[in-house]
Amino acid sequence: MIITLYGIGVSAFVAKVRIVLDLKGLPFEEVPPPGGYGSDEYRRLVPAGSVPGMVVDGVPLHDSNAMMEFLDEIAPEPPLMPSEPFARARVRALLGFHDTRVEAAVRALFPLVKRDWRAEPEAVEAACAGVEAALERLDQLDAAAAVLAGEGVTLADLAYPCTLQMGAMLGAEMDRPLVLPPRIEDWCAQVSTLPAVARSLTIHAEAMEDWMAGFRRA
Ligand SMILES: N[C@@H](CCC(=O)N[C@@H](CS)C(=O)NCC(=O)O)C(=O)O
Repeated sequence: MIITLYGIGVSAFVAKVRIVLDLKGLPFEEVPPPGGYGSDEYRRLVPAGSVPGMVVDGVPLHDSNAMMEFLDEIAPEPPLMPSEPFARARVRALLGFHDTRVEAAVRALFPLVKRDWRAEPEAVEAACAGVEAALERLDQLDAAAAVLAGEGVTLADLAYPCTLQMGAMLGAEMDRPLVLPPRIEDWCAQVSTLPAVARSLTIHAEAMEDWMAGFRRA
């Protein structure tokens, strides 16, 4: 099987898929989308035009959650989805919560870092508080309980570490460190010890640092 992952280092969505590929021990090549994401050149390979994109034996795939589940199906070891239907639904709900709530809240910090954020302290506070509110809700969903109770790592656990790192780095960049619920912090620290997660955290941190440095003002 020949797998190509199209990605960029700052994308937490790309990290989700890379982590699963690494955890499964699947050989793959990771390259940036030719012409950039959304370009006609890239759309000829991955019609959705978004990253991550993946081509498996010539077949294009898009959407990080679809790719994660696909990889779990073609390479069953180690299993990253529970077998019990309620538990599977819970994993999918946490994946959705990541994409629509947590990543979306963190993404709102990006335009501020690009602008003169020092001139907009209220906007910085509102955006950072938005991330913290999303993480409070995540805590109420009992997200940490699965790993901390020893149920084993699932796709849901793997979705969060790079996004939380992204929030932490963007908050620190704007002198507004994020405060995480303690259980979420512990959960993230525990998942981050997996070598596959640690590798993507390093790739992601280096890419974020380069990206933020491009907008720093004297
Ligand atoms: N739901 C998609 C979202 C991915 C996404 O938003 N990727 C961004 C970059 S981080 C992107 O490609 N944006 C351009 C586009 O969607 O055309 C997934 O999970 O893969």
